[in-house]
Amino acid sequence: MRISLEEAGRRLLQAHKILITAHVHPDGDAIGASLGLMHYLRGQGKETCLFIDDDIPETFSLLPGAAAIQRPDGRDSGADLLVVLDSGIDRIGTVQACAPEAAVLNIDHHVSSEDGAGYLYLDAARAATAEIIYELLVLLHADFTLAIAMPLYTGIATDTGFFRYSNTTPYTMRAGAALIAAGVQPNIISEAMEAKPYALVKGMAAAMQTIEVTPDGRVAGLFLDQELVATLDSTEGFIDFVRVIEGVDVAVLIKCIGENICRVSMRSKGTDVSAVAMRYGGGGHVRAAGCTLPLPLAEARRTILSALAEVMGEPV
Ligand SMILES: [Mn+2]
Repeated sequence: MRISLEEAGRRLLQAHKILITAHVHPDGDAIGASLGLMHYLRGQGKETCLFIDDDIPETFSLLPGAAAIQRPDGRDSGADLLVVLDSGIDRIGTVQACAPEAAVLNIDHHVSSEDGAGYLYLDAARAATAEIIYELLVLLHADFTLAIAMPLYTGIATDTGFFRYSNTTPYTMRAGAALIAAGVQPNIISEAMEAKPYALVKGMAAAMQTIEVTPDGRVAGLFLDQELVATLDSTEGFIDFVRVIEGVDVAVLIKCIGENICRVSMRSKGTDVSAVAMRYGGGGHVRAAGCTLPLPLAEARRTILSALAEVMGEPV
């Protein structure tokens, strides 16, 4: 059932024991929105815990309360309210088993969040779930302590590419300003989010050696074979380096993760790459999509490049 933000606030303040969760593969917004809300509710005297069914990237350890995030243990936490942030209930792993009796309150900015059995507050015009939590806490006349402000700022900043993406609105900037006024040091957050292990930068350099641009200059790609992939801990952010090439509309990253298994990621400035991803059983958004192909690297490369050529039509 869809509810208003006021109603969401009332449900939170009426609950006795609250379990907060967010999606697996947690990003800055999932973690930031969750921690910000947790600190607020604890400040209100609510017994509140935060479970995420995944590892928490080291990057977020500077956020107050990050160490309090727990993995679900399958036991009933006794919560009477389960708050699901930044995703629908389908992406929270095994957390729901820890709150079998709880009502579900889902707060999200993704249109894919379904109007299910619980209460849903969805605002797709907000850049981040952390921005919605900020709005909620303003509504509740919260005192924005640094413990609340830092994670919320991090959530908003990471979901907007540090206030650069098209989802950045005047409200986003005002929320950011208010959180800085509350004591957040933006340089501390951005430095922590950008920091990469030396091994990752070395891996990135090796991956960059595979860069290719199609003759028409509209598609650029990185093609990582299994041997190279085995030396990489992560390929996070690699695709962003090819996306910035002048004239390139679509950036592709194909990595061979096993015998005849290639994972494909695509980012675009205009072309609907989800159309290509969906053709091969994947999905995503217009400008960011992916799929997995049961092919060796060279064939996966050919398949994706020709599918893209078809979708993109003749160069103008
Ligand atoms: Mn988000």
